[in-house]
Amino acid sequence: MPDTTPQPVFLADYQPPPFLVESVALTFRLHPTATRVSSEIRFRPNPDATPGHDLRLDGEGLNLLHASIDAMPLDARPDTTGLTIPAALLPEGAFVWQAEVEIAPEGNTALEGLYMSGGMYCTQCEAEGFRKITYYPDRPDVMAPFRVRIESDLPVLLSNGNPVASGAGWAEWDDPHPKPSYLFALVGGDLVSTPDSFTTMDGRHVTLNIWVRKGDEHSTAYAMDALKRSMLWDEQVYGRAYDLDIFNIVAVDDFNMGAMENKGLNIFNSRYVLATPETATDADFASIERIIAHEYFHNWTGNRITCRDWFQLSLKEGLTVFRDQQFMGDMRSHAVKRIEDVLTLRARQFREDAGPLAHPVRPESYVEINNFYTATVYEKGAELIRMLRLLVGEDRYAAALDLYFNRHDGQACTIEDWIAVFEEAGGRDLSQFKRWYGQAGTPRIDATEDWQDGQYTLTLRQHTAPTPGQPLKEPLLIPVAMGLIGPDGTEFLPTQVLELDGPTLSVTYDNLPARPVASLLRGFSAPVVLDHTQPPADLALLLAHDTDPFNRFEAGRSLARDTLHAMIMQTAAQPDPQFIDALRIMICDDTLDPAFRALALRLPGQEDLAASLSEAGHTPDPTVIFQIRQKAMHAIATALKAELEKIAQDMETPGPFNPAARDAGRRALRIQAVAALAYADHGDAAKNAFAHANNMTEQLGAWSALLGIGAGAQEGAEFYARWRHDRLVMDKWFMAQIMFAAPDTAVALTETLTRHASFDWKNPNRFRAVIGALGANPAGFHCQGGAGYRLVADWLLRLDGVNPQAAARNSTVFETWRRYDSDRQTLLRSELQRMASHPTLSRDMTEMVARMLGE
Ligand code: B3K
Ligand code: ZN
Repeated sequence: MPDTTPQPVFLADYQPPPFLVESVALTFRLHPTATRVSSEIRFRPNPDATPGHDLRLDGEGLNLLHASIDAMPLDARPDTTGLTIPAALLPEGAFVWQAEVEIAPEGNTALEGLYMSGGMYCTQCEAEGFRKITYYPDRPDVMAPFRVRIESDLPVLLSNGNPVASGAGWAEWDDPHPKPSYLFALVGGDLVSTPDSFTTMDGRHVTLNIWVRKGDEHSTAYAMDALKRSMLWDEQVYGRAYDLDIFNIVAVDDFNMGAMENKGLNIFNSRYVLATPETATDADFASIERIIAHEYFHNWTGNRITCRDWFQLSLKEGLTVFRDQQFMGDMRSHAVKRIEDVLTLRARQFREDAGPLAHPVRPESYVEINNFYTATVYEKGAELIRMLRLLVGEDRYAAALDLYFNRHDGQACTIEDWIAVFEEAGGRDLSQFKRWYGQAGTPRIDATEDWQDGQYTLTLRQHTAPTPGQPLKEPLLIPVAMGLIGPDGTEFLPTQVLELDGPTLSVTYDNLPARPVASLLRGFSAPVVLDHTQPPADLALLLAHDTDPFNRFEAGRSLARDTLHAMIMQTAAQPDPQFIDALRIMICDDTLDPAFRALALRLPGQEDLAASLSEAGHTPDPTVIFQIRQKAMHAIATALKAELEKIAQDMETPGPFNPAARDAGRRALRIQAVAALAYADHGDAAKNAFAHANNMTEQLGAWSALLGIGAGAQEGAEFYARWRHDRLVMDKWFMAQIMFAAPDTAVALTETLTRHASFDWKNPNRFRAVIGALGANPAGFHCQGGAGYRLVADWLLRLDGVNPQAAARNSTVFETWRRYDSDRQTLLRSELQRMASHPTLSRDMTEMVARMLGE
């Protein structure tokens, strides 16, 4: 059925809920096509709302069997989004709503609400999935304790909170902590767990489980270890202990995102739980560690303190991302983690901010809230917290967080509540800083310098370009961490934080013995684009001597980018020798962390170059970018062949596989070296690495390196033969081939693989591994004639029919369409228009496509 015209929801329209919920009791009788859900909900009028309201309950796709209020049967007439009980039928004061509905989890392909995956029942309620389970005021500011009874023959029956009792065919759970409905969860399946435990700092013994399908039980040890380290870290760093007797994690194969922080019952996409050295790469291990921590940290930042409404999403997501970044820095390396986070921020969030989907960290309206789980809300939201911490200092940050937890525990809060604790504990007015939450777009800072008679003057100017719906921008409060380096490499000025709070700021430093080289935006102290032209010699100096590891990396990155730009713009035929020399120094410096050297060896990607060219006012040509990048790789590999060979050898990690940072960093550098070498040795080193790999990092890395030079057919066949029965590894098999396919074959290969027996397109991981992979091959996706665009649009439309959320998420591959030449723009726009005019397009896709078209 076509959706009716979707109506936006506005932040400005917020009204407190007219009724609060004192308690919820649910009974589930599980059945694939006819699950019965009985509910008993005790309501009371909200003293903070005007009296006399009707009772409005959300509900979608429910078959209402009966309903009553205070045991009096009701003739309730649901509409397509819920039902309304007129105020006249409601008792004064508190009352009990009872209802029974029937739902069909087996047919729920949208993977929202109660659905089935591989024979198990599971739920996903955030943001608005609970309304697909029963009638309820499905909004985060209604918090209540839940009691749940599950009846089913399946052996494992789980819900939130603590187990109360169970018997043959049933189990009961009680969650004493008031929570919004989006944190409700239920699981039923034939699952296994190897239990573990953790004792909290206040002496609570907590049972820990990671539930998986039989056969996967040997793949959960790393996730369990990460969970225990997360629990300890949150106690030690934030003083937050776990608050139930049991913590359950369940791995599910069909899941729309990474994982979900349901109270006491986290549900995970199995790719972020299951790992063995043979099947998971170091990047997978790191993702598992991060996401396990992220969902666990939500227990305080999200669950005990939640969001008043969905506009406040970054209150929990930005903060929890920031916390997981801190955790990962502590577990691994702060310098490397910061570089990786900034690369991700630029690749995803700056891209979003520069295009038609730009929106503030706190949006003002939405049509489908699932479309706003974005890099802006998550990653830019985390950057705002990092800036707050820099502005008030570490101690006051800790005090502000203590105040936040003490004041708001058990509440549904706003960004205003958050800013208020920083103003109080941080002792400063943050009204200007708050603009960051409301103003979309990436600010640019233009830095100019003046040097005269021992006096150095730095001038910073800020500017933010208009974004959709926000033509005029105000100056933000931007912390710019900076230092000065002397020509001999000594530090003239250690890190200071300048606060750029108006359109411009000038600072002068006197009595300097020589012209300094400025190291600006140290640690990437603000999510901005810095326009600061520095000659190669200055960049080389920073690369060798900057005390800030991020800016050392950044100097190398600027050299690499300038080199590639010059080749793309045809002002240079070959990479600048200064760049190659700098690269040699960096990758051969044994005093540097191998993980850092591996990042330095990674040239800016095709998408990164397209973005930076476009930022500089040029029209990127994906084909040219691909060719020039290949040419640069060839030149680097030829010039540094001996060094790369030595690295590939030195960085071997003998002994049993260890996923910890030290060995992972060595493997990263080794694989980067092998991949670079492929351009000079016909892939000999990569073939050798593939043949001898005893772990997935090296196996996949080596095969990908071969694919990158147009080889790897035999290795691909071996890979397939070995892993064809492992669904997570098969995602890698699909993805690598398409991502690294030559531009002229990528679309045809993708088409072929969509006909492969294992292309289960309804599985979100597999869809992403095939259709998403083509989007991640820019030269292939943007090939002449638009075949890539058509193929992706066809599949998005098909997926939209069964899973709108997943389709909308994958649709952002079109968001950069205005960046390209007019032929490509025409083709891209016509695909967007074709999708827009599809007769049964979902609300999710309708909103995304309209925004991308700029309507
Ligand atoms: N809170 C969930 C995301 C829910 C997405 C709903 N479309 C996972 C997380 O951020 O931890
Ligand atoms: Zn989260």
